[in-house]
Amino acid sequence: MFIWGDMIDPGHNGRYMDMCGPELLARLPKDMTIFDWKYDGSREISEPYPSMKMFIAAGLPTIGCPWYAPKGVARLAHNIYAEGGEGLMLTAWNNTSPQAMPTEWIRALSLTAYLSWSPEDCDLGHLAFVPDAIMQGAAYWQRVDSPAGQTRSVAAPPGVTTGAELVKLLGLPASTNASFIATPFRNVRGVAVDVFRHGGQPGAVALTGRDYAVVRNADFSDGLKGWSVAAAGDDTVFEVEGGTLKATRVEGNEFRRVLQDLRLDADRAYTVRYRVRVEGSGNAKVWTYSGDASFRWDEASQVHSRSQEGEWTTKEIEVPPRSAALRICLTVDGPGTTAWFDDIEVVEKGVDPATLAPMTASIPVDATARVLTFMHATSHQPLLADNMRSNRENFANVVPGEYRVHYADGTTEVIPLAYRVNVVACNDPNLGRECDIGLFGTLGGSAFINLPTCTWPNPHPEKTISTIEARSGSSSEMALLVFGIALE
Ligand SMILES: [Ca+2]
Repeated sequence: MFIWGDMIDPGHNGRYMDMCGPELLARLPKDMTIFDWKYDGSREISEPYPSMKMFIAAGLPTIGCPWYAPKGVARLAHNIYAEGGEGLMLTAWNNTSPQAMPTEWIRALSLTAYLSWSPEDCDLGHLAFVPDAIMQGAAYWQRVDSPAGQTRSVAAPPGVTTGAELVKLLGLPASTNASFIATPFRNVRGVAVDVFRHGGQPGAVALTGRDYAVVRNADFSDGLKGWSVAAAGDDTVFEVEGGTLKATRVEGNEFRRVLQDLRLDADRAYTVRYRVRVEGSGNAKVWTYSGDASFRWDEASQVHSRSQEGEWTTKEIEVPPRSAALRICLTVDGPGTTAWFDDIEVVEKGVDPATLAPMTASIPVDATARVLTFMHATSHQPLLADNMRSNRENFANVVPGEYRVHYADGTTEVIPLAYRVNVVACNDPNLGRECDIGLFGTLGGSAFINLPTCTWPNPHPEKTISTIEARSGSSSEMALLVFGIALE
């Protein structure tokens, strides 16, 4: 029989039980295996677990169960090995389809597997490989054929950024020689990308973003994707109708809402703009809550705008500076009242959204290709220490940029870029789940660099590609850096 350890452990949930610890263990059969789950990732790996000692001393086979924090995995591996336990089992608690797994879980899975086999040295500083990258490459590239025949790289377009300017965008010390970017590599599929050059110097097409907070699926064209229904109940129905959010209050007055959380620049004031239509005697409201960088909400900061029966109208809510995050909630109240919401945008106050057109660069190709491999990254970003939730939330509503593949026949394919999906920051130790390793490692034993590659199977291999247009994203703090493109 396998059981979780927490209810027997006086240092864990056992403290809520009438009996736990050695007193209870003495009464339990000894043919059980204990799964001792411990999710803290902040302690030194040598620090022992009293529960693990207790279970093993009681003669019970014991397995350590980490979650995603690398230091937690290492501490469990170290201690289970030192105490003579059975091994490790990662507890994912979520969807384990490779395409749906956040990179932190993929890394935890790889790390748990590695340390289960090799627990003699659990010092993470001694790892000579990149655990997340190995697993990601294996998971993703099963779906794309190996390069068939020759690959060739696209020539540099005009306006390549080189030297000190590029070093600054990469967040490296000013003394860094940017020539390292031209270090030859092959990615996991065996594809080499020649880095763009200008004046003999290696460089990148650098496109700095424009500032606006992106509301995911702001026009409800993609159902409710990007939104969450909080405190759902039978008394209120949220559904998508004709590309709008339709909210119907059947009865009651519970606080039912559809919401989305956004990252803001705390130095700026913003305007939330949306369209709304109401039928019935009740009202529709859009609520905003200001939050800090960790998405903790200041309930007192709540502002709402209210609409009553009427045709489509455009409404605005002002968000003063000093908010690092914004929660937008959509509600309807008054039994028998229905409201429709659409076209929700959050832009810097006083800025016309039409002026937020992206920077673009046109990269000439004039060739057919079955597959394109981009070598790219974003400029240096402030990443929080190993904190899965914050790092994901931090970039969840930032658009890093976009590619548009223009064919000679006048048609276009769009390649949207999403952070930690097909692009990451040059200083992010994680790969996106659709990235693989390009240039990855440390410079001069100190600065860390990650310039991954991303592979795009071309849905129209028979058509000539005339140009690839690279476009900047949604934050002036982030530049898209395109180092090179290979065709195969
Ligand atoms: Ca719509």
